[in-house]
Amino acid sequence: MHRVLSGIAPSGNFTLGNFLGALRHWVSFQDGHDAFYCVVDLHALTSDIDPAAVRANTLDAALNLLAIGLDPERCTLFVQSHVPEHTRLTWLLECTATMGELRRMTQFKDKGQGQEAVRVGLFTYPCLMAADILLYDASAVPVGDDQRQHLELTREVAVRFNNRYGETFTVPEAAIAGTGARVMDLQHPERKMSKSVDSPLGTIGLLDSDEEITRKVRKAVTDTDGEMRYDRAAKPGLANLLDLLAAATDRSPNEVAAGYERYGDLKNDVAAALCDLLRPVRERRARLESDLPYVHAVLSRGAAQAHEVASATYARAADAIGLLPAPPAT
Ligand code: AQP
Repeated sequence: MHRVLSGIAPSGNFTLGNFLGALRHWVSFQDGHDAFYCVVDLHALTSDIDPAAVRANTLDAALNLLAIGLDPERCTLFVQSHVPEHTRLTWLLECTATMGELRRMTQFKDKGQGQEAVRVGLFTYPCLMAADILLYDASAVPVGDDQRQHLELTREVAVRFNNRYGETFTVPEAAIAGTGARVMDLQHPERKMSKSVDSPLGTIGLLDSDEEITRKVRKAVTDTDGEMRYDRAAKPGLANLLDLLAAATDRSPNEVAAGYERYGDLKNDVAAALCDLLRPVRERRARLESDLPYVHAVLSRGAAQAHEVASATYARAADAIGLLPAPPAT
C-alpha cells in the first residue's frame, strides 16, 4: 500500500483554501493508502507567536481534522512535536541542502517581507518540511499548489542524500488537485487565501456560519465588464468564484461559466454550494468539542504509531551519514 503524508500548521483558523486545496483530499487518501497526517506545530513557531495561542491552535487543528472526516481507524493522526525524529532528521537535511536552495523559496520571501528580524526558522523550515515527509517514506504528498516548490526541494534533498550516502529515502511526489489547488482571497484575488493573513471579508473560515459565508461571497470582488468567462489573469476575482463552484461541484470552471450570465446568480450558487460543503464539518466539530479526552487519545495513539515508522527511518539516515548508533537506554 502506498504511504501518504501531509501536514497543516496550527497558525490560525483553517480556511476554505486549506480545505479545498489539501484537507478534503486527505480524507479521500485514507482509502487504499497508508495515510499519515500531522498538525505541524513546529512550523507555527517561525513568526512572532503567543505560546497560549500555539497550544490552543494545535488542539483546535486536531479537532478540525477529525471534523473534516479523518478517521483514526483509517489513518494516523498526530502532532509533529510529539515525534522527536522530525527535528533530529531536520539537522541532517540542513547539512544536505544549500543556502542558495533555501534562498530561492518564494514563501520565505513572501513571509519574510517587511519583517525587520526574520527568524532563522523561517529560512530553514523547508528542511523541516522535507524531514516531515521523508521520515514516513511517503510516495505521495497531498498539498495545495503553494507547496509545489517545497516539494521539489524535498525531492532534490532526498535524491542528493541517497546519491551521496546510499539509498535511504523514498523520493516523494506532490499530489496537487486540479480545481481548488489555489483558492484566492475574495477581496484580493491576486493573493492566496491564507489563515495567517488578516482579511476578514476575503477569507472564508472552515467553521464560518452559512450567514458569514453568504455575506463574504456576495461581497467578493469581481470586475465591471460583466462578461462571464474564465480568465485567471484578466478576471481573477470572477475566476476564483468559478473555481470555487467548480471545486465544490466537481466540474471544470469553464463548464460552470457556461451556465451563467449574471455575476449575482453565480455568487448565489457559490454561496449555497460552499454552505452545503462546510455545514457537515461544522456539525461534526460541535459534537467533537464535547469529547476532548477522545481527541487527546487519538493524538497519543497517533504519536506512538508515527514514532515507530519515523524512528526506523531516522536510524537508517543517521547510520548512512556516519553517526554511531545510540547506546541502549539504561
Ligand atoms: N489558498 C489556498 N488554496 C489551496 N490550498 C491551500 N493551502 C493553503 N492555502 C491554500 C494548502 O493547505 C495545506 C496546509 O497549509 P499549511 O498550514 O502548510 O500552510 P500554508 O500553505 O502556508 O497555508 P496558509 O493557510 O497560508 O497558512 P499560513 O498562513 O500559516 O502560511 C497545504 O497543503 C497548502 O498547500
